[in-house]
Amino acid sequence: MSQPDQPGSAADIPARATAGYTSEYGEPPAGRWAAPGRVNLIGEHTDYNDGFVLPFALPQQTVVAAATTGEPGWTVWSEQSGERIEFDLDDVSEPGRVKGWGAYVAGTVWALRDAGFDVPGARMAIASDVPLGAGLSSSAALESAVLTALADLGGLDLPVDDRPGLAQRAENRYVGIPSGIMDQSASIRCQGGHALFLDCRSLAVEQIPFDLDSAGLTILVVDSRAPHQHVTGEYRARRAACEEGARALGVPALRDVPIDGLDAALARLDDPMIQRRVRHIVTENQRVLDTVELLRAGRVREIGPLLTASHVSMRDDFEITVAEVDVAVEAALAAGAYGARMTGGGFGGCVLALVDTDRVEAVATAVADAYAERGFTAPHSWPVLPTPGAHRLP
Ligand code: GAF
Repeated sequence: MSQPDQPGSAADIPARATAGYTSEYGEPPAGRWAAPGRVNLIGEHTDYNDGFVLPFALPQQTVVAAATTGEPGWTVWSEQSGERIEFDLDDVSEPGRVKGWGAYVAGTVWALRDAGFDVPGARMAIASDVPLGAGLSSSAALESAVLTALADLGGLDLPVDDRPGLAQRAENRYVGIPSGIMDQSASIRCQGGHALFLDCRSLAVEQIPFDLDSAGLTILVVDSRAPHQHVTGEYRARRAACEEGARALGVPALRDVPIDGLDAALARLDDPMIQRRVRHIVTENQRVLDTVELLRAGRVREIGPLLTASHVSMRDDFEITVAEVDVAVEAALAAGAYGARMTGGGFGGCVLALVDTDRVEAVATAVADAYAERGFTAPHSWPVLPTPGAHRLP
């Protein structure tokens, strides 16, 4: 099994952020804040339809080592890019002025200031082992780590429940990516050993125990390593199709189409493509609710078929999978996984598989073999357990 393609191990990340800070700025940081990447157990593309999602936080994390400077202005060094960038009040006076990875940091400062918070000037050093471009929310981890650091350093009166919305605003408005609220919620609100059941309309959460260990189970994450292409354009197109479906059905959002009214709703739609998109969202919301019920009852193994049904729905109805993720899912199932599905926005990214812990190696090997047969770039696979959301490190 191979780990994400990043230097070092997860345990090194805080040390690397500290070392980076100290070498860049010539003194130690005042503190360090960590925020994780996420996988979504189930509930894909439901967040912007006011629906339900069930993500959990990964051991892979982004760490910000930081200290205030006493002056307005921000300096940020990133280990991954090797760059140091600076931005000032002018750059955060309106969206879009800082580009590239720095936009996620500047966008977070902009969103906080736009919400009326007095954000302290600061220096930051960032290290991360959340793989980039793998659909594990490296951008939400960065926004969430920076937001948590600045809120703490500035003593901002910002309840945890309000934080994901601000981080999402940074991404939507400053960076210009039309994502929903799932990823930032996962990075900020998840708890160790639990999946986060989030109602994306009310923003109510319930921490659902997800005790894989005592059930002898593991979630294996497989980075499909498929080239991500046209991701933002396709994402926008799916959002637009869902909005069109809701408009045609006369409901505020597809969340409002009940599962037992699905056939009647589909019969009212003329466009087969819109019908497929609507069917995915309505059935996916139901699969989240069914998964939550099973987990509440401690019947973890039994969620497998729901995970696989979610994949089939993403493949055939929402049309967001690619050959690499379909092959990974099929190979994992053939090797004995209870269920498997693509996780995240789609068009590549990662697959998760629910497997007996003593089958982890065998399933990972089966996926790698299936890839080799087809000449795909070798996948990366690694086991994960649900970890806590954003927090200050000791
Ligand atoms: C991406 C988005 F950022 C999320 O908001 C969500 O829509 C997801 O794709 C699909 O479920 O991660």
